[in-house]
Amino acid sequence: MPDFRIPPIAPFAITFDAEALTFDPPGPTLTRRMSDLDGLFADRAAWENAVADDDPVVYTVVSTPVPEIERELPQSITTIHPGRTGGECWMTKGHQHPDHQGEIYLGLAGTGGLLMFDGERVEWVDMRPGTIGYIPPGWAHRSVNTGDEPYSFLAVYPGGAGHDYSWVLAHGMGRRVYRKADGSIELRDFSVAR
Ligand code: M6P
Ligand code: ZN
Repeated sequence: MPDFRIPPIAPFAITFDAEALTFDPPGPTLTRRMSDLDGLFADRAAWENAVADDDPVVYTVVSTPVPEIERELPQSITTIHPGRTGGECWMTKGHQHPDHQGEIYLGLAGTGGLLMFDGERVEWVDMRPGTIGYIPPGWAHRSVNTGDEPYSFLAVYPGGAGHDYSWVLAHGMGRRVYRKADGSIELRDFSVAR
């Protein structure tokens, strides 16, 4: 075996339950409520009302036990609940990898989208079960639930890449995703308030 600064973990199998959307053995789980999405929705008053109301869970992330360290490839399933705040579709915080490395998402259930922004260019990938969305190095990424059901996707990412949330707060994500009364999805320029 080659020498590693941090030795890799031993090979093992993970059972993926495609119905329950769980891993066995399970790893860490993360729950993000509306209050965790401070500064991300354009309509701040609507966001404050939602927090004051019942501070709903916007999304959860369940992971395998593969650690977030250099050279490992952790996996997680993110489930974003359906909802809109000030007309803007519920979404993940979004992040940039400080160590620019790629990532893949596989749509598992529901409908959503993958919004990517490199500081200048914006890309949107419609996500449904079976879609693989590829995030190249250097593109910040956010997932959005555009439907009426929970939207779930599998992520596989480099364990040492890290999560920079301040980049998104500073630069935005290029577009905001709204659902109109007729159900159609509209991507609006980030700087335009609703
Ligand atoms: C995916 C992966 C994770 C990420 C999660 C939630 O599962 O990209 O690395 O943590 O989505 O997204 P965020 O970190 O932006 O809240
Ligand atoms: Zn990522």
